[in-house]
Amino acid sequence: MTRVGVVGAGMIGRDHVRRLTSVISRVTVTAVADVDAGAAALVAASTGAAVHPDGLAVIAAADVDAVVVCSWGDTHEEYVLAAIAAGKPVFCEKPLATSPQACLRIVEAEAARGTRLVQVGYMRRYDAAYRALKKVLDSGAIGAPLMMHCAHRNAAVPDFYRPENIITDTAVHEIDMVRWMFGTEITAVRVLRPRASRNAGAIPDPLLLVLELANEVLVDVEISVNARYGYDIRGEILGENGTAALGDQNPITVRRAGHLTSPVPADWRERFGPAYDVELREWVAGHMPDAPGAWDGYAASVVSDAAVQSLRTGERVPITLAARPKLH
Ligand code: ISE
Repeated sequence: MTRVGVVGAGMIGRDHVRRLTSVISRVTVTAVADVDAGAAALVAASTGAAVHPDGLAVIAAADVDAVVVCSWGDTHEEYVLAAIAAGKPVFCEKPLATSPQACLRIVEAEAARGTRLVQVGYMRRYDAAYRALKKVLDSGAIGAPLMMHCAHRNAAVPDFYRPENIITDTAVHEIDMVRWMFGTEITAVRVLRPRASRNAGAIPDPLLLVLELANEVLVDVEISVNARYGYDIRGEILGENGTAALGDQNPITVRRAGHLTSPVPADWRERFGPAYDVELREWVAGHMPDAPGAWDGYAASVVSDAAVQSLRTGERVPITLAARPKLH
């Protein structure tokens, strides 16, 4: 039985607790902390976990074998470093930390410890459709990849969204996904701004990201965060001999009154719910070879930073990564 301590009991924290306790077997939640005592109390009531004064106390607790960090991004570095120092596996929701420098400190601390302990919550790697797409790509069935077209549409986003959140909270999923999909690094990024949607208020929406990869594949990503009609995730790879695309995820189609309709998911919880389940199940079972680790969290942070810079300047921004430690 793995005993998990949870740091941060907000919406995603509580959802992970539900997953750990009612979807995944052989795991128990023994400790929790949150700056909001009420949120921690909710988790304690549903799991019997002890409420600790802060995240560091959760990590240090003798009855905690592994840690889930779901607190605000600014706090991630401290908690992930504490988990590494304690030698405990840590699952950290994205982002790994809020700057490339902070992510690099985590990469270096883990390398110095000499064991992979960190997993970052990039759940698309666990989505059945993305996994099937990668399998086709890796099989060579469509030939060498040339381009990928992606769309990431949210019906709406929370009020706290500022222009950079469109990159750091939303586009960052494609940034991680393409590194994993093509097994290579992103070498440059450019952000283009089409005409702004009147649904978007003060933020520039939609955006078009162009990602250049080290293997010369080009990826375009449309990001729309006020698409209104639903949550829609698309991806199509053009290869030398064919194409492969994510299918529509609908369980049903309805034919009625002269129309053929299918539901569109409302949000990411609905679209990626099963991927979150697999992600945490695999984390509890032990580190999988292509699980997103500290290096992936660092690389995503460097590319996001560059994309935010490009969003401000309109310029193409080349990416330079630090030397990759042997462990990673
Ligand atoms: C949210 O934080 C996520 O992680 C979702 O996957 C993404 O689609 C959404 O735009 C973000 O706000």
